[in-house]
Amino acid sequence: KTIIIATRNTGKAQEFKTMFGRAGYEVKTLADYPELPDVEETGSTFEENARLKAETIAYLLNQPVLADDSGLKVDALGGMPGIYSARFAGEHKSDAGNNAKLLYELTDVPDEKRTAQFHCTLVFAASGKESLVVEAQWSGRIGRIPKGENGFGYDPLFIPNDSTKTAAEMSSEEKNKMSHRGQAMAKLSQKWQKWLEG
Ligand code: ITT
Ligand code: NA
Repeated sequence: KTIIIATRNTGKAQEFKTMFGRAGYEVKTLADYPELPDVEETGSTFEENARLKAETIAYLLNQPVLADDSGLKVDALGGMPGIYSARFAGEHKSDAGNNAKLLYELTDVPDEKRTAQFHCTLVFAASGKESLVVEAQWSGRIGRIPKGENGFGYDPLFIPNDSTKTAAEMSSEEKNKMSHRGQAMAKLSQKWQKWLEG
């Protein structure tokens, strides 16, 4: 049993490997298909971008494919970086670069106004079917110092509501239980087998 995820993000891939691994699936990602082209994220919403990734790769491989488009919406920045989260500090910048830019943009923003939400849209695509779409959010606030070594992306700066730890200070199990991606996966898990067979 194999599932293909249209991602080049190793942090995301690891979370999907953990979540699908528990259900007995082997996870493949775009790293296993080096011949495939990059899919440009030209959409203006998470759903449009997730559809572009899932539907393009499902078509090229002629297999069911899952894609994730996700990001961090910061209230004091009017929802930025949002769909631009991966490239906030520039096209070839690192997670550390994105975190540094986020801290800089929020320098003068007081604690009570540093609220933010992670968003995740998952799209499952297969030929001859209407794609399956689920989404979820994770609310919290942006800290002032990066903390923790786990996870990826903005995790060292994201302090979930009701937590004193950042997402990067949580174990993967802890994060997956609460996170935008974990919650979206929980919704998907109730639907996708029926969808794929039907
Ligand atoms: P793929 O499109 O190849 O999947 P990507 O990193 O470009 O990889 P997105 O366009 O969906 O994917 O951007 C998601 C960005 O949002 C990601 O690079 C992180 O900066 C951030 N992000 C999403 N989920 C996150 C999480 O669980 N923890 C920390 N940051 C996250
Ligand atoms: Na994106």
